[in-house]
Amino acid sequence: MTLQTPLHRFRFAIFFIAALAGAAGVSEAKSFKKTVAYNAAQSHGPLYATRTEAMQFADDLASRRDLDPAWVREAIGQSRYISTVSRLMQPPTKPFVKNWRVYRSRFIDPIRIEAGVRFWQANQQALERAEKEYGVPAEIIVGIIGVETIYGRDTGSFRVMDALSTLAFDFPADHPRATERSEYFKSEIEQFLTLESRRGATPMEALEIQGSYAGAMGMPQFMPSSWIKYAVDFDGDGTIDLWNSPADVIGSVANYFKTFNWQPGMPTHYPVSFDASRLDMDALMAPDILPTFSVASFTAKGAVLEGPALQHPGPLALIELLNGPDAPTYVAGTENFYAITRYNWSSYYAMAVIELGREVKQELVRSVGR
Ligand SMILES: [Ca+2]
Repeated sequence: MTLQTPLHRFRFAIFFIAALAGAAGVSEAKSFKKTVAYNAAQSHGPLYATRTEAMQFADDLASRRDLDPAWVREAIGQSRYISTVSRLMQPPTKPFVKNWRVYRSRFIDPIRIEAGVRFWQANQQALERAEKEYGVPAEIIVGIIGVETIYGRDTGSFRVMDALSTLAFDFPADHPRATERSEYFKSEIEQFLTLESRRGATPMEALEIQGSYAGAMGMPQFMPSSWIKYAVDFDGDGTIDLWNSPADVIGSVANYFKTFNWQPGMPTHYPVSFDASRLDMDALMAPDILPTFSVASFTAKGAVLEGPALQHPGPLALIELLNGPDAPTYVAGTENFYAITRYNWSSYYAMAVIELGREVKQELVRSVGR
């Protein structure tokens, strides 16, 4: 029951390929130090300097943002088309069968849980401080960073400018939302280059920064626009570094959720079953993942809640997770479940974040007891 837009379906499919995610975004970072040797094999296409449209965009951007036109022309002009990135944006060629159990197994495994325990132990103070200041529990923050990049282990190896330029100027034309998507990525280029210029980077330094195929960066995989809006300096060193400062990452993820209406103390979801005698599944599914139903209206339509769920004060949504040929999994999602889907617009993603965080927390408690 993800939001059914082509990009989101695409994202879901991609999880199965490379555990990529990332909706959140970039900062005043003076330390974009992630300059791993650039993988030249990824870049097959010509330089965007050869494209009139791209250079016109560079000039317009420089003028709009009051940046040095030569600087912007070089940053865009020296980026390259990457066929892999373009191909990843194509709608799937055959119908994609969603399977929560398969999806879950990609993210919740002993290696990721163990890495999560180490991350939690190493950053306990920052996690506690974030929970206090933003109201977002440690396990949700730990779940996000684990699902996104295995705690910084896999932050992506595409040059951000190559990825963004490819998606801005060569978004697959047969995609149903090609125009809208390419405008989005143009805007992300603008945000990224504004940040880079502001921190005093040379065009080549800006070009060295790496991220996902979609241009998401750092441990939390923030897009440039999210970096500008939500990233915070949580270790107080005067810069925002989402590559190397776990505290900045923790504070930024927490700030993101606070901005998207995270309710302190509210569960993310409750178990739900159904009373077949009064079940109106169409009505329950109609709002998709948007919490809409009061407990009274939810139960009147045949959803059965128990215990604390019956006292839930806010709206609920029926979340359906398909399991391929097997029966779907259902939960009653709260506004906090919905908040997690603002990070990546998928209920499968949100549930993986919640369950990874919970597993890490349980393992942490067990390890303390040993
Ligand atoms: Ca910092």
